Amino acid sequence: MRRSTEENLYALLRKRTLRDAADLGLETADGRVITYADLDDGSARIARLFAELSLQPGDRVMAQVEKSPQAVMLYLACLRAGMVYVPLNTAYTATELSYFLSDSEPRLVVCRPNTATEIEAAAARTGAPHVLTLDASGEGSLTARAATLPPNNDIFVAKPSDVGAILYTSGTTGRSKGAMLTHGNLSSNALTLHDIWGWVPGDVLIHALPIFHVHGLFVALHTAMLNASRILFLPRFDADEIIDLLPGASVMMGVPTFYARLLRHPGLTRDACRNMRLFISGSAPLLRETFESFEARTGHRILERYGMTEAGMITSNPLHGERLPETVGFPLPGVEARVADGSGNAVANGDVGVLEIKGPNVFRGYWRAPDKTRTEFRDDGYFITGDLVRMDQAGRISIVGRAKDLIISGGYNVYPKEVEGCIDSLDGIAESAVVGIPHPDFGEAVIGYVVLQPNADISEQSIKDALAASLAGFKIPKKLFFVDELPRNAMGKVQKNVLREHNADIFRDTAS
Ligand code: MCA
Ligand code: AMP
Repeated sequence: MRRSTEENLYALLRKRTLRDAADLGLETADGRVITYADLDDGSARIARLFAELSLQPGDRVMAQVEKSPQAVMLYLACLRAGMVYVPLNTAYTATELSYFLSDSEPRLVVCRPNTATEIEAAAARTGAPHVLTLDASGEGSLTARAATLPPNNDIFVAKPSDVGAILYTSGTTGRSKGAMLTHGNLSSNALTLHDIWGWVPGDVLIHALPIFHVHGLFVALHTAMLNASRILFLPRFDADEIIDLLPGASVMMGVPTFYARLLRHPGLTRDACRNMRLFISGSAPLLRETFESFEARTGHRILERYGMTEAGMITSNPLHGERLPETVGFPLPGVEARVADGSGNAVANGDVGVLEIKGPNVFRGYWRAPDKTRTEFRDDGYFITGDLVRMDQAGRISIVGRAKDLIISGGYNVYPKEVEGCIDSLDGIAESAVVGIPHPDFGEAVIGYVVLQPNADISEQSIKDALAASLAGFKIPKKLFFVDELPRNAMGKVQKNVLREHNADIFRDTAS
């Protein structure tokens, strides 16, 4: 069969952006406009650089860089040249990074100039041949070298099953796994979201999310690019800045922390939101209180949707029709969903079970972990999300809990097992347990319970300092409690539900 280049996601995005809006694009906080034509040209030059470095389609390109238009060019260059983009959270430490390096075996690593020495050493150990730099203003050896080269306008002829990106998701047991997302996964999800969220010509997106996760990199960028929209491209979330930008925008996407913080800003008014068409929330549960206060202040009912790294977006509240708090809406068109018991058998309507899904959005598997992939899928092809849900008669889904031991703090996932492992490895610690408790800003906050070895003399701060050497800041418990023993059930299993109840109120009045 003859393949069309349009099965490459970049060809799809390019067609829309260059046809409709070559002169629009990303607008940065300092007033620069990087047009879609600039993005196309910059990505084509980076693609030429890949060829100069002898990178081949399928090679991994790892990036741990600040948010900038040039970082977007790097991502688009990977798509257009058939490389596999591996973005990493900038909060990850060198220890965390060295695992991703050895697991994904990139041929090129792009990092911030201030981490280059450390990363070059780690890259040398793991055999990554090339390290280039990119800073927050878009400068660095990546862009300096690419600028000297002519653009390579070819677009790799991708099959829908070709992997476009690997995004690491922490595991409930052991190490992070790389979710392989194909051009077909990304394109189909983007087209569906563009359609069901009713993007219209002239929509302007406020983009304040990081671009190393599904939400900011795929959901926000792809839908806005399919619409050839102006994108107000902010380096990070800043409530003052967003309040200033709201009157000139029509769509915003954010994690619930964004909405909780906007609500604490006096500038959030109906008038400020007069041109807004749609506020979308996801990545973590949006509290009813946030939904209702936001509606009272602005007149807008936030549209909550649900997804995960392995599947992009899975469900959404309707654009037209009732958007209900504490629900994540209906499976997206093309996504089949069932609520199952532990064996994959459907539970009675309205009962709680694990959500299992199938569809063009579901990833190809975990990178170099076929056994792990097999355990996450049923024999009939359904992917087990690990989220506990209830589905009503109409098919509307509410997430009521998680079968996986996971904390979501400000939209970032923290796996207690990983944090407990780091605490337990410190001298003087007998054991620990990490749980999430309610937090007014982050939704959930990480806290830990620690049992010391006899006669050990360790302070809370010294444990936090030691953890900071190996763990990203958002994973470090905001508070540690020293206890004589951990509560266990008759089977000897730590009763995390009991620990979640203890001290559940300590952050009640905290706001950032
Ligand atoms: C930063 N800190 C945090 C978090 N972020 N602590 C807990 N949870 C967090 N999320 C800590 C830092 O370690 C630091 O600690 C201090 O807060 C200040 O850091 P800073 O970076 O200045 O914080 P911030 O700018 O206030 O960031 C908070 C934030 C950010 C804006 C909520 O975390 C954010 O942009 N989150 C979005 C995450 C996201 O995009 N998730 C989508 C995943 P210290 O002072 O002690 O050093 S994709 C996904 O989940 C699926 C697919 C989906 O459905 O979308
Ligand atoms: P990630 O591994 O970052 O892809 O996180 C995916 C997880 O985030 C899902 O499995 C859910 O547990 C959670 N999640 C995403 N969106 C929502 C939402 N709207 N409400 C509740 N949980 C959500």
